[in-house]
Amino acid sequence: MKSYNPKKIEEKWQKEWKKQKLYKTVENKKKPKSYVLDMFPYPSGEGLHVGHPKGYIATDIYSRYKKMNGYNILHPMGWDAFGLPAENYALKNKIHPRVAVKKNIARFKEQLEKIGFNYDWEREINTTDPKYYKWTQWIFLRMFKKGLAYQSDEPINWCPSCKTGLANEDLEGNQCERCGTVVEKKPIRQWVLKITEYAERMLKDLDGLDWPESIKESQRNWIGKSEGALIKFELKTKNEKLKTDMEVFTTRPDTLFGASYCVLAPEHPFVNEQIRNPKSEIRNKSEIQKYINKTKTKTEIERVDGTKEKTGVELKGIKAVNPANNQEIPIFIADYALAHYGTGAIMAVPAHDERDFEFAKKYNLPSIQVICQFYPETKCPILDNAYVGGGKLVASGKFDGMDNEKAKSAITKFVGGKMKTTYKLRDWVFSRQRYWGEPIPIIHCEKCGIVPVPEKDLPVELPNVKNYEPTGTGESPLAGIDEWVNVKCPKCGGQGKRETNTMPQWAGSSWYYLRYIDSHNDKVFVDKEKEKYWSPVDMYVGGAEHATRHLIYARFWHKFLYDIGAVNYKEPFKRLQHVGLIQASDGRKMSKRYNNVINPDDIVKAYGADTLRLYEMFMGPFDQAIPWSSESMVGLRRFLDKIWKLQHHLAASPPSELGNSVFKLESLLHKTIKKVEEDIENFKFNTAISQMMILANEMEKAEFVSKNNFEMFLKILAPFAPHIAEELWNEFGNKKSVHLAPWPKYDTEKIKENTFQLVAQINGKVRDTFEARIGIPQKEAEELTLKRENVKKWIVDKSIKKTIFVPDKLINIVINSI
Ligand code: ANZ
Ligand code: ZN
Repeated sequence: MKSYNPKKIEEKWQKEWKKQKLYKTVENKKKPKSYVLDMFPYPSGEGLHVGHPKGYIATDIYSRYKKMNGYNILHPMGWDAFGLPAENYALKNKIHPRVAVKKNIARFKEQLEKIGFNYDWEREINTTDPKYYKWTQWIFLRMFKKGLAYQSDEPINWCPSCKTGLANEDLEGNQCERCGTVVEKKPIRQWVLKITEYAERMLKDLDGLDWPESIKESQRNWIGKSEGALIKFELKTKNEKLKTDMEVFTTRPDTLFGASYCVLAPEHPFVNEQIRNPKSEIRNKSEIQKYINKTKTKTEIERVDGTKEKTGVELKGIKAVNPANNQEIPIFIADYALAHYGTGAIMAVPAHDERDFEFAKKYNLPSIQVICQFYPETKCPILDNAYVGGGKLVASGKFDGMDNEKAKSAITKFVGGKMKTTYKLRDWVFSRQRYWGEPIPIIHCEKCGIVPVPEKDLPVELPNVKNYEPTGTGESPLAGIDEWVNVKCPKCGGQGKRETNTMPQWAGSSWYYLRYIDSHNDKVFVDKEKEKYWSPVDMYVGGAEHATRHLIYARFWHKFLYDIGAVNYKEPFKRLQHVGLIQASDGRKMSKRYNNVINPDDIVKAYGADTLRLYEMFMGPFDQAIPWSSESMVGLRRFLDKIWKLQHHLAASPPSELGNSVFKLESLLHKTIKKVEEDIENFKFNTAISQMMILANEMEKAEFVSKNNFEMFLKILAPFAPHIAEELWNEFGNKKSVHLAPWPKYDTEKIKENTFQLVAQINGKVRDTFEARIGIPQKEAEELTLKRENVKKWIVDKSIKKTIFVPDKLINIVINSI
């Protein structure tokens, strides 16, 4: 008997599938479609470890399953190769990013091919290919023309190690997500995308998406919508001319009567103005200036950290007037007020806000309770903590007794404020002072100012240079290449200079899923008709680390493309599944750093790709992090060995007597088909595999398995273990690939509970009960009954007079009694 030799059969079929172009996606608008997508990898220098393919195996199974169910599938792969990781790798290894990326892609691809994926490689994309990034630049230009890309000099996050500005999304706490360095705030010229314009739509449209609730929630928090009010506080100064207003943003206008001081962010323009103005009545300017300087060294994360002690400085000499009761209250600057949220100014209500409570305690400021749970009980408990809940108003003049929710609009109206919605989401800092990215297609002209590169001149190619180290000056290394920088202004023909900042790593990935639909089109980035058919992505699979960044950016770009009529749907990804990490066997992250990386090549070599695939899907629930275990993997190899041997356990035609066991096995097969189907739909691959294991065990135990039933089993196994399924399928003389076969239909009749407890009586007395199949004919029931030990002993030497049979219930054998 030939033993199972995965190495031989896997290589053979991979070659054969390639030759047959089995996985080429052929457009067929008459068929339903299923677009199944992996988050494309950035091809790192370390190659794939066994964690990377986990998601790809899942999409492979899912798409093969869909195809067998009559869907036209699109399951593509490509490379996200621009950006900091690729460039930092190149710098470290002293190899040009262009060369490194090419090499790394080749290596990744080779590794992926060994696992037997059904990617249509003719649609492969690479974000660093000028033919690709021409369209990334095109989208930028369109945004620019719609006023959604603008220049700014605001201080931004700066990584002193990567020597580039970063977006808020690029931070982990207060550190650069790439290198772990604590970021600084630095004012540099930058390009910014107005993602905030889409905040509300991005929030609303989340509701219609079939995504894990946790990821939707991260997006909601990132967007951070707050509904509140803008309220003006008049500034009290002796000099009438210096009189001005200060507007605060509050989500709790109902607590206005309890506002006992105001806080301004140290960066608030008003503070700056007052310090510069010699007429200002502020007495402690130098103390204030000192505090402002100290704030500059702090990150936003430190500033909002609730566990840190609050600090601040009073603006001595001026006061604010609470518009609700005309009381004069002190004004502070404190770093817990952020410059870029709301108006950068707060009314502080110590009784009902925890931060204000702490601050007031430290600086001995009054705390006035204005919301009470126990109204009309007039005596409110003394607070040792801010009370942040709801209730009725007290100490609030004519509003006393009013429900606090109702009081929000009433008090806002009373003081002439206006209701206002704000978002935490900030505009996207979109320029990097680095080499390895898409050049921003803009020309600066002394006469005309900012001039977009004409679309016909795209792509603006990234020049091939020797020195690409970041400069650290706030300028990209491209700024040093005069031949590239100096160009004619497209508008006036005069002397112009190219924009030298590049786009961030997240640019190319914000629209790549559209390019697969039409990868080679050089007229448009995607044909709108084709897009109408294939979009949206039906199943998108990737890591939860993209919950806010990539998924926010891509949704933003998609909505923009929708607005300019370039795509047909409002959302790019209909359903999303998130992959749980595969950890090293020591429970840590798999990383070269810890020397605990397992290379899939080694597993394929030792056990076969099918075993690797099954193991990764069997490890546990798909979205959970689980450590690798080589011992457990061996079990999956045994499962495949068992299936391999089953091919010799088949009978072409069933034995003449259809025994109970045959029915049971067939019933189990149909139950398995149903279960595997449901489990694939729900991304529960582990339970699908254990069901197939139960079936294989029963098949092994059975006296015989029919060829037809075994072939049905091979079909449902095929998406999981495509090579062995194809080999056995082929062995049975099937000419066409099992991957083109239709998914087997389970028979609902066969799944029904198909046995009952047959009651066996002799002369009306119950002597035995045993399991029999529903619908069993009288003759067969009688034969089975007479074989039972409990029955036999009553009828030795007796003759049977007659048999009474109640179908699916009982049999009564009447004998001559003595
Ligand atoms: C008075 C008040 C009373 C507040 C109260 C809260 C509770 P969210 O929900 O996160 O939007 N705030 C406003 N602008 C701020 C800024 N630039 N920096 C720091 N804090 C700021 O928070 C809104 C609340 O955060 C606002 O409502 C304001 O404090 C504060 F019992 O106003 B509140
Ligand atoms: Zn960095």
